[in-house]
Amino acid sequence: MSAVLSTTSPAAGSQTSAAATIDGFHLVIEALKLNGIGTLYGLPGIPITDLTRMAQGEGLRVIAFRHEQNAGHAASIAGFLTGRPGVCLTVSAPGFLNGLTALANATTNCFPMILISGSSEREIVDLQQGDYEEMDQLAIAKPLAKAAFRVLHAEDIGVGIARAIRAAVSGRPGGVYLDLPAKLFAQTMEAAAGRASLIEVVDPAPRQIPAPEAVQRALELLRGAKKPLIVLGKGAAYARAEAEVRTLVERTGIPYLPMSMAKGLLPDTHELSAAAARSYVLPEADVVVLVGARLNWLLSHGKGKTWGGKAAKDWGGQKFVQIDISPTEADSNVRIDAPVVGDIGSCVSALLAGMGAAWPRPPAEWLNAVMERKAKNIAKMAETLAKDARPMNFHSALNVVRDIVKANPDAMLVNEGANALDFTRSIVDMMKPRKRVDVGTWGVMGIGMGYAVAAAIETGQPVIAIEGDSAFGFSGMEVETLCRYNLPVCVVIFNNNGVYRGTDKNLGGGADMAPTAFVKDARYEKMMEAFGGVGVYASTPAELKRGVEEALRSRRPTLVNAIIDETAGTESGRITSLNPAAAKKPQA
Ligand code: ADP
Ligand code: TPW
Repeated sequence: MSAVLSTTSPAAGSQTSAAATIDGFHLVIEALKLNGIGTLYGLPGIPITDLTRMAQGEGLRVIAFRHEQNAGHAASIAGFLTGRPGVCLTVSAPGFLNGLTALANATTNCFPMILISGSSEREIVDLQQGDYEEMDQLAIAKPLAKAAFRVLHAEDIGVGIARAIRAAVSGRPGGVYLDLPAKLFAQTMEAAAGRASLIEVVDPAPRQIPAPEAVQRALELLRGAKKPLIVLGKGAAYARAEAEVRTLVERTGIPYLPMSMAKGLLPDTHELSAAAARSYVLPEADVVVLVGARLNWLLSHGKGKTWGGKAAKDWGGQKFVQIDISPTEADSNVRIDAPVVGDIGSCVSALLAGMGAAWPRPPAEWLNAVMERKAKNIAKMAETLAKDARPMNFHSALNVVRDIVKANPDAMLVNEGANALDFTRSIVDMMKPRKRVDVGTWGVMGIGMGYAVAAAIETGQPVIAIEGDSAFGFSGMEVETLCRYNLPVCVVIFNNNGVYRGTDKNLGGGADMAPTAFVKDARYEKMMEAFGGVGVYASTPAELKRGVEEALRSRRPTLVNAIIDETAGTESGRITSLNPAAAKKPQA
């Protein structure tokens, strides 16, 4: 190992020399390695350029991006996919700020991530004397992170990294900020003492066993249910609880709804999936078991018409069991009758143990009603998909993607956009857990290329990124990154010439295009060609199919510009009702 920088010993680099010293750079690198962190996502510059070089020299994988936001998103989804914190490295002030969106998004989505930013000299920052890239980064990060720490002395690096790791992955995971001032990296200490100060974190995300009385309460509620429903959220996917969840669903025979990133936890083709009957089961259910899913806007806050309430704010009458690692999540929107607090694997196992072997199936009436709705909706969708519209619309394009994903169940699917998101979520079945990553809790645009890079790096599997043309623009420059690391990523742009669609007109009649409209017939595929990847122009389903299949076969970075009817999209996809003006109008 070349970690030792010796200034006084003639045997420079020798670890055995009594005078051997180690600097802050190498303490950070060794602390990360000691904790199994093998990849850094980031963007170099003062004061972390040498950290990225030395990390690479010490065997860490350093994935350098073109914008810190994308590196941050990559780190956060690496955290979701691996259960270990993904690490993003940025420079001070502007680089730090560029990384903050991803940090906040990680916290919002409960993804474990550590944003490490270099910072300027504390003494100058605190007196506001105008240092290079001066900013009080710790204070700014705090409200956006689950935790935030600063390390001032080399001997505290071990503790700082250990605390950051624990904060990121224990309990409800989240984004952690670690502030490392420039001066820290150059500090040296005696090498043996430095190494002894590093901490290998023991059991960073301990199991959390639910209280027996909470389990009994949940079982009693469930025992009396006539129309039970299970809702699976991305917390269950993160917790890697697919085996327990599958046993729960199959032993109880309760229909389930997967939230978008929980798709594939059980195969979407499972007979108890009620995804195709969502608008029927939510208002009809009497007891709902939430498994790692919050009753936020994505579930209409557990009330209103979606849940069978008479008006927007009405309770629909459902009783809820909520399995979650966060004890403060319950009652955040509606009353939770049976909170079960713990990690999902332990909670579901405890429920199963309490049920014993013979648990009554839900009434046949309920199951039949759900299955009937589901069959009807699936048949209707099959008809729409078979239409093969020209020019392509979202359905005819997704019909192709659906078959390809089905034939490649190990491939990762990244998805962002509005219509491109909503249609993909409902049309493309996922067969395995943690294969689908998307805009998440915020519905944030810009995750696309960062998630695609990390999905490829962390899983080694090919990645298909289904991107709205607007969504792609937020991180499009990273196609160079895809080419530079030769990643097996196939970006498919659903190009309908604008945000939501391409037909909007300037309401003032002026020469400027409407705010939602883009340059028509843009040749996005040439962006990939510019960096040595493969570009494909696809105006028919056959061309789209050929392009994506060839990308999966060759594993070369590919961009398929899929031409979609510019009139096809609806405003805001499926969430039109959240637009302030639209909310006043009755919805179609
Ligand atoms: P979705 O968007 O899929 O509905 P959310 O992000 O709203 O999912 O909810 C995920 C929930 O899962 C959060 O409330 C979080 O506290 C919880 N969670 C995350 N990890 C675990 C875990 N290991 N065990 C239990 N709950 C977890
Ligand atoms: C960081 C607002 C939501 S969806 C979207 C925007 C700009 C793009 C929709 O167009 P796209 O997809 O991608 O072409 P499609 O299929 O409907 O044509 N800024 C951020 N996040 C969000 N969510 C927005 C803006 C938005």
